[in-house]
Amino acid sequence: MNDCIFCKIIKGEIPSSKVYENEKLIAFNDISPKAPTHILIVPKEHIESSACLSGREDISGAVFNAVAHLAKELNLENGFRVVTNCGRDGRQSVPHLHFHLLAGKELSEDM
Ligand code: DGP
Repeated sequence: MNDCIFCKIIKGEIPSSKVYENEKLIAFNDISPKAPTHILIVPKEHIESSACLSGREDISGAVFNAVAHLAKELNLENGFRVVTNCGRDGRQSVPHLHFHLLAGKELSEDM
């Protein structure tokens, strides 16, 4: 999508600090980190949110393969959290599906 900030990052029109990429997705550091490790895992296809993932096991599978890969590569043996916000009540601010990978400290009990 032309005016989508994550599509622009995927196309290289906006710089990002990329940590991983494959044919289906890209992962880069969040601009406003909420933990020492705060990576966004973003499918390259413009999908609005997790509400649109029905039947898209190719995407959900690729995302969680990337999570496992990054957890190993970044030595996240103490654990991590994966979050995807959806829609207004979920406080999704960028309407392009993405998963937050948070780690590097004991995270809040609050979701
Ligand atoms: P959410 O609120 O779940 O939609 O999360 C969107 C996240 O995207 C938020 O944590 C900040 C991050 N973000 C927004 N714009 C940019 C950007 O231009 N670059 C990077 N690296 N992150 C961004």
